[in-house]
This record gives sequence, structure tokens and C-alpha cells, in this order.
Amino acid sequence: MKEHSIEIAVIPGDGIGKEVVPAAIQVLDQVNAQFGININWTWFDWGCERFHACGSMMPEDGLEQLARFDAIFLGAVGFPGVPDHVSLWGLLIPIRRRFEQYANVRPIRLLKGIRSPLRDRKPKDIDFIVVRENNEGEYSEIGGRLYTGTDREMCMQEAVFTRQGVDRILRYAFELAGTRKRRHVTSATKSNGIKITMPYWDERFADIAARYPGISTDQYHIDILAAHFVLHPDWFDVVVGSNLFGDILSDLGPAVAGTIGIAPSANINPDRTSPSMFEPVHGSAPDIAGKGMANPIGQIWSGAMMLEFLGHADAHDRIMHAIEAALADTQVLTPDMGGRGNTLSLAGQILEHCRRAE
Ligand code: GGG
Repeated sequence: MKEHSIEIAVIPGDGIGKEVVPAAIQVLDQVNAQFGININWTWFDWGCERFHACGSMMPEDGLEQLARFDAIFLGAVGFPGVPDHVSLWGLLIPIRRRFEQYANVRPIRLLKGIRSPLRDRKPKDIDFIVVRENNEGEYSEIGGRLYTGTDREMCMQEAVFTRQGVDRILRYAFELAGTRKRRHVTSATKSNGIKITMPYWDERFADIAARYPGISTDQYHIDILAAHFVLHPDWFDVVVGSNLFGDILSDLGPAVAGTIGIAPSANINPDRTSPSMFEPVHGSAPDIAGKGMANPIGQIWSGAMMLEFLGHADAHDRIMHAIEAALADTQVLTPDMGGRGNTLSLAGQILEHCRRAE
């Protein structure tokens, strides 16, 4: 009987996405073969080049095409020549929304072998997860412009916080904290300045927290929270924030852990009613695209998260061990980590460590 295959949609997208995705898939294929995981990759050339050729980032029925897959493996979106809001709202955001990938899970760890810009910080000091609300909040389509081109020109955009949307992301954060040693959730707020939606967020946070008595909590306004990420990264375990706050914190977090180049993310549909999507936190990095020097770890780690989500925790662990082992070899580190290696040499070293682990 033919073994069941896992169907993955691959969208390398733009810029360095086209470099790190194939490098990551080489590693994943190696590990899949070791664990008998049968993955069938289907590639989609959607992105800014397609936009220039056809006028849209993906075909009209793109979301319908993706719906049949078990997961989506995405590289990066955006390139000069297409306005960023056009590329993002033409591909990444519709996928997150249509498939109710409401939990954007972004682990932050100082890996052994990477130097943090924070003096004296060690791997044990930086190990937390940002849980970003991924379907509503400040990323809204409600608003518009009036009197364009006149001196009365105006624009406005409404943030949207629904009871269902806020409660489900908070519950997700508390459930996740319940699986971790420290069992602590921090809420990112700004209820002093943003006087309607953020007090509501705080109210829902207090209400949901009361249902998880075994989990400790705190909350900070986003401005001082950003400072604490730098000064006290060891305070954090699970940090939950709105779409915008979570996005900003999940760039800052990896930066204090050495480089955004290693940061992975999972856009999760927790009910598993539609495919979830796995992508590095970093974008398409046009400044280094085409030079072969992008750090492939964010993409590889995202692939490991995908395998874990699909039920293969052992494959995830093997990749993570291989990443950490590869980081011991300073020859292959990419420039963002202070080395002279490149995408292929680093991915190759990770592949080699996966091979040796068999
Ligand atoms: N790796 C996907 C990507 O290109 N992310 C860049 C980005 O700016 N994303 C915006 C967002 O996550 O809201």
C-alpha cells in the first residue's frame, strides 16, 4: 500500500525567500528520509515578480488552491517596486485570515554559538515565546481617505478587537504557558494612551487569567516592555500581544538574541480546520537578496516547527540539535552572526549534523 504523503504548499515569495526556502527544504528532506516522513512539496511562484507580470501577487483562486494542503511553507514577501502594503495584503495577510491562522507563535532563544548584543547574557537568560494575535487588531481594512489632494485631506483606520478574537489568542497563550516550566504570561498593552481598545484588552486578559490560577501573569505598556526586553529578557516566558505589538516585539526579541535571521514563526490554525503556515520572522531583505549570504536558520527552524505541528516532534528535535551543533563551527556562520559563511555553507553544515545524528 502506498504510504500517505503530507502535502505541503511551498511559496518562496520574494528576495531572500527564494534562497532560504530551497536551502531549508534540503535539510527537511534529509530529516524526513531519516524518520520515514513522506512529504510532497508543491511549489508556487507567487510574489512580487508575478505581480509585475500579471498584476496580482497570487491568482484569483489562490486561497482555494492552498486550502487542500496540510500546511504552507512560506519564505518572504515584498520587494522594491511593489508597495509593501500591496504585497502584504495581496498574499501573506489573506492567507493568515482565510485560514484562521489566528495564533502567530514566535519562539525567541539565544542559541549556543550566537553572541547576543547584550553583554553577559547566556542561553539560559533568553528563552521565551511571543504569541501574536494574527487576524485582527491594528491590521484592519476599515478606514479610508477623504478629500485627497486638498488641504482638507484626511485618512483614518480603525483597529478591531473582538471578544472572540481577543479571548482566543489569550487562551492560546495561557494554554501554551501551561506546557512550559515557568508557566508565566506577560501581556503587552498600552491602555494609558490607547483608551478604548487597550483597556478592553486588559479587561479580557484579567478575565482569562482568572481561569488559569496555576499560571502567573504580569502586564506592561508596550514602551517599557520594549525596554525590559533589552534590560531583563530573563523575565519572560510567554508574551502575548496584539497584531502590531506582537509583530514589533517579535523583531526586537530575536535582535536581543543575536539576529533576526534565526527567528522562526508559525501561523497556527489551532482548530486544524485549515492549513497552518510556517515562515521566518524576517522579510525579503532586498539589500542582501541574490548574494547568497542570507541566514537560512529562520527558515529551517520554521520547517522544524512545521514538522512538530504535523506530529513529528522527533524530527523537530533532530533539526534543532543540528542547528545548535552547526553554530559551533564559526567558519559557516553567516554575516548577520559575525561570520563569513553563506546560506549554502550553513545549511550544508546543518544537513551534515542531521546526517551524523542518524
Ligand atoms: N517571512 C514573511 C515576511 O516576509 N514577513 C515580513 C513582514 O513584514 N511581515 C509583516 C507581518 O508579519 O505582519
